[in-house]
Amino acid sequence: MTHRQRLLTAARGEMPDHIPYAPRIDLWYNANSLNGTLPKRHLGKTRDQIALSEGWALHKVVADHLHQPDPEAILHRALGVHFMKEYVAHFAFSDRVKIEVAREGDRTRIRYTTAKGSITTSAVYSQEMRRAGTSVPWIAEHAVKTPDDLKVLAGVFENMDVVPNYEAFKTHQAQVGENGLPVTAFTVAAGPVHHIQKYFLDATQFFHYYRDHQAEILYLADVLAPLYEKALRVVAESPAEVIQWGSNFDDMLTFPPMFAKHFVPWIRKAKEVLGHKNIRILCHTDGENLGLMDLLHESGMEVAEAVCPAPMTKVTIQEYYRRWSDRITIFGGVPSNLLLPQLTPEKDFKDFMERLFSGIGDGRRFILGIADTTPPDADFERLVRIGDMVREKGRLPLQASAFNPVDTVAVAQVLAKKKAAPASQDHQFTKIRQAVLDGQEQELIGQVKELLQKKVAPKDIIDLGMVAAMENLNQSFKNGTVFIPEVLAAARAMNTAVLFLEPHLAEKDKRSGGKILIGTVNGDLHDIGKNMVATMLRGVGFEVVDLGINIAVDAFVKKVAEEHPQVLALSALLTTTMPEMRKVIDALTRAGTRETVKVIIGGAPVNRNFADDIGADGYARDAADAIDLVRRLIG
Ligand code: B1M
Repeated sequence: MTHRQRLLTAARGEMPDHIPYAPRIDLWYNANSLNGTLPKRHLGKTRDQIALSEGWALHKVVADHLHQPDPEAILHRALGVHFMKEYVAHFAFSDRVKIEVAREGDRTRIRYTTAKGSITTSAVYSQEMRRAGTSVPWIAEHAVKTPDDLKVLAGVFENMDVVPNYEAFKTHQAQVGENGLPVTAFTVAAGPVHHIQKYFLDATQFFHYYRDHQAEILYLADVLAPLYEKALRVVAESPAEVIQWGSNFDDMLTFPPMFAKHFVPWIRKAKEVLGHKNIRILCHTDGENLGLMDLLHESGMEVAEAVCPAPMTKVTIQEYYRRWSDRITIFGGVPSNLLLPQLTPEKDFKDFMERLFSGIGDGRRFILGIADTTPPDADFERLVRIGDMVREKGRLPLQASAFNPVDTVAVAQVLAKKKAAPASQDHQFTKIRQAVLDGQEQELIGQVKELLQKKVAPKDIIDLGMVAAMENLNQSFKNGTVFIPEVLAAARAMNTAVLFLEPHLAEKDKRSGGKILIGTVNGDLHDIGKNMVATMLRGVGFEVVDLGINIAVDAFVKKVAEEHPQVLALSALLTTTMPEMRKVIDALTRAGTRETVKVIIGGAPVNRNFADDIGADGYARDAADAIDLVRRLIG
C-alpha cells in the first residue's frame, strides 16, 4: 500500500497492511531550519523530503501557512478568512466592505468598514515567533471590543460569499501524490459559534460575552450559518476526501454544554452533507478531551486528529481506543513531551511506546502521529525510532492477545474528585452566596448593602459570604460540574463587590490577601489559563497585578522590584518556553530580590519535578490549586 492508501484505509475504518505513521514536523522544521540546527543528514532538505527519506507518510492536515502562492493567504486570519491553497472553498469579501490594510513592522492592522460601522483587527508575526517555530500569526487585537462590534461583523459577513478553490487544491493533491492524504478545510472552526469564539474575541473575553451577550452572539452565528451551509455544498462537489472540521477542542475552552449545543449539530450536519460524497470529517482534538469524550463519540466525527493522551492530558491512549475506536479513527497518540528527554526519560519513553502498541486492539482505526506536533527542541532520533518500531511491530492486524484493554487509572483519579464542597450553614449569607454563584453584580451589591445595614462586619461579608461561595464554585469547577463562563462571571461580580466594600473595611482588613504578580513567560502567547488563575485569585481576595503574555525575564525582575509582590506566578504552555521560568528565577537571584518573593509556576507542560528542579517555591496544577498554594505560602 502507498502512504495515501494506508491513511485513507485507516480513516475509513478498514484494515491497512501496516499502522500508518505520519508525524507532524512543521514547527520542528521551521524552527530548526531557520536556526541552522537541522540534523546533519537532513541539511538543505525540505520538510517533506526529510519525512519521505525517513520512510514516513507526509502529515498534510494543517495548511502550510508559510508557503502560500497567495501573499494575502492569511491576511484576514483575525476574521477566520483564509485563502489557502489547501482549502477547497474560500470566503469572498463583497465590494460593500471597505478594507484598509496598514503594515507596521511585524504588525498588520486592518480596518473593515460596512454600512453598520467599522472594526479593526491586528495580527503580529515576528522573526522571534518564526524562530520559535510558531506557524500562525498571533491575533493581537480582536475584532470585537464592544458588543456593538458584533453587529458590524454581521455587516461584514452578511455580504460575503463562498467560492470554490478546486484547481489550487487539485495541484496540492497532485504534489502530495501517494505520499500522504491531503486534508482540506475552509476555516478551522466547527460551526458559527466556534468561529466567533476562535477568531472574533479575545479567548477569555469570549466567555464573558457568551454569558452576558448571548443573544448578540447567536444573532451573528445566524448570519454566519448560511455561509457555512454554502461552504458545505462547495466542499461536497470538490475532489477532497477528508475535511478538517474544527480545531483546539478542549473540555475547558469548548466546554461540554456549549459543545453539545453549538458544535455537535454542525459536526453532524457536515457529516450528513459530506458523508454522501464519501468525504470524511476530521477534527483537530488536541486539547484535554476527558469531559468531551462521549459528545465527540456521538458527534459524527470520523477522524480525531492530534489526539494528545496522558501523561500530557488526562485520558490514556488505551482509554481513547476503548471508547472511540468503534467509529472514530484515532490519529496521534504520542504526546509531544515524549520526544523531549528532559521531560521524558528514556525508560518512560520506551514503556510508553510498548504500552501503546499493546493498547490499540488489532490496530484498526489508528494512525500514529505526534500530538499536536513535534516541538522544535525534540530529540529527532526518537521520532526515527518510533518509525522503526512501526516497521517492526506495526504489521496489521496486531496480535489481539497483546491488547491491554483499559488503563483507567487517570480517568478514575479524575472522577474520584467528584465531590462538592459542603454548603455552609450560616443562613444570613445564603443570598449573598447565591448572588456570587449566579455572577449577578447588581444583586450582589444589593445584598452587600443590606448586610451592611444589619451591621454585619464587612470582613465577614467577604470571607463568610463571597469567598465561601467562590470556594464552592472552584470545587465544582474542579469537578467538572460548572464551566469557565460561570466561574469568570462569579469572580468578576465578587471583584466589584470587594471594591464597593473597600471604604467600609477597617485598615487592618484591607488587602489582607496579599499581592500577586502574574504573567506568561517570554515567547508564549497562551493566556486563557493564566487569566483564569488571576481572576480566581482576585476572586478570593488577593490583589493581582497581571503583566500579560510574552513577558521578558527583565520585565519580571523590574516589576518585582517595583510592586513588591509576595508571590510571583509564572505561566507557560509550551515546552520550549518552560526554560524561561528558570531564567526568571536565576535573574531574581542575580538582582538580589529572590528572597523577597515566592515564585510559583503552572501551565500544562510543567510539573512538580520541574518546579523543584528550577528552584521554584511551588507548582499549581490548576486555578483552584493555585489558590491553595498561595495561601499555604503566604498564610
Ligand atoms: Co497552543 N499549544 N499553540 N494554542 N494550545 C498547546 C499548549 C499544546 C499542548 C497543544 C498540543 O500539543 N496538544 C501545544 C504545546 C506542545 C508543547 O509545547 N509540547 C501547543 C502549540 C504547539 C501551539 C503553537 C506552537 C501552535 C502553532 O503555532 N502551530 C502556538 C504557539 C503560540 C505561542 O505561544 N508562541 C499555539 C497557539 C495556540 C492558540 C493561539 C491557537 C491558542 C491560545 C489562545 C490563548 O491562549 N489566547 C492555543 C490553545 C487554545 C491551545 C490548547 C488547545 C488549550 C490551552 C488552553 O487555553 N487550555 C493547548 C492544549 C492543551 O493545553 N492540552 C495548546 C484551557 C486553559 C484553562 O488551561 O492553559 O492549561 P491551561 O491552564 C490551566 C492550568 O495549566 C493552570 O491553571 C489553568 C486553569 O486551570 N495554569 C496555571 C496555567 N497557568 C498557570 C499559572 C500558575 C498556576 C496555574 O501560576 C502559578
